[in-house]
Amino acid sequence: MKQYKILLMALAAAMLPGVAAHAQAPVGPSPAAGSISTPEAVGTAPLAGTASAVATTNSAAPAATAPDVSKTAAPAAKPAAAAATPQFEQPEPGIGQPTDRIGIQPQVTDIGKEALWFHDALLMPIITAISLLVLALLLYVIARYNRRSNPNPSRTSHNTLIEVIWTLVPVLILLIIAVPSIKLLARQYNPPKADLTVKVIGHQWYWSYQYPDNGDFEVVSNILTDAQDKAKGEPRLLGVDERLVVPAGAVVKVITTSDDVIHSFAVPAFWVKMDAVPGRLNETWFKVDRPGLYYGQCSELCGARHAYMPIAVEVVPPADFAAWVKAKGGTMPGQGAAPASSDATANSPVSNPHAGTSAATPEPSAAATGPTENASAPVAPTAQPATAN
Ligand SMILES: [Cu+2]
Repeated sequence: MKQYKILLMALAAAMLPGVAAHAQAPVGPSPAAGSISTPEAVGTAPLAGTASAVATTNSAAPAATAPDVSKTAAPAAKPAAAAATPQFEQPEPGIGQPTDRIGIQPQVTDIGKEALWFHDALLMPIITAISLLVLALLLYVIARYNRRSNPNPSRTSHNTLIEVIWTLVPVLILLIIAVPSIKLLARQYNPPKADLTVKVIGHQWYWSYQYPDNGDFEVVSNILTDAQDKAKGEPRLLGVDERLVVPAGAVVKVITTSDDVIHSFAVPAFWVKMDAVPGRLNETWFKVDRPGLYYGQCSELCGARHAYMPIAVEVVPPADFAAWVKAKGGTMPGQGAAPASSDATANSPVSNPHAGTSAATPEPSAAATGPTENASAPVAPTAQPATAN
């Protein structure tokens, strides 16, 4: 009995990373994409109008004019905000975004590299070999044992040796898959001590990011229009006005939750996908050493504009991160009155490169407008009116 249980667990474990592997087929229905900025795209749904008004309020537009602004107005308000935010990294073709190649995006985290190896070097060859074997057996049986070529069929009903083989071989294959699979799973759920905590909140239909270690400021991240993407050189449907900025080399703890319905925070290049559930806090983590810009999308069908709430994670050198935090009106741990998180990031050289100095030099324009831009930010997600429903 116990053996069956182990086998079942191994099977389940083997399948999990396989599921996660399908991280990021582009979700957007392409025909609708052109109409992002047209009223028909959202105007017909009364709920969409309400939710987008909130989106506008939270980002750039003054609260006074926000309530009757339709979703179409939200992107229009963006350029000013986008210009005010220091952005360090440029999109790179083939990195952190979908490409024409078959397979999984190049991985930039250790977990992702291990998982990619597991998928490419172990799962795919085994799956391919099994499929080819079954196909070959089928073709052989079809050719060899049809009525014409085999008019007098054998009456054999048992063959102990063959039965033992076809039971044992699959068990061995599953064991071979289970060992690295469970190891990978365990690594994903045993994060190292965090250098930085970011709270990721899903909304219909945008993301907001809170930095509890850095003065608890919040940035609100909305999709760019096609024209803005083109102007900024960002991939279509993936560019956002406010990126999730994190320092390179830091262990980032990501707490996901939602304001309305279930969303899912997914960044394929990090091998990160975690549901954002209203009323719950889920946790995942990543550590990226390589500065760059990595895109993701909401990966849980969450409503009419599910395809239009992309994620852009900007991994920057620690000094740039400090400058960005300053531009956003936040503080670096150990420099101000920032409430220390339970992870005591103040001790981390990674998240606190300028402890005791003021070498950080944010761009002047950013410093001028940045802090006020999200002045309404520190509203707790749960305190916001439930506009979505
Ligand atoms: Cu969503």
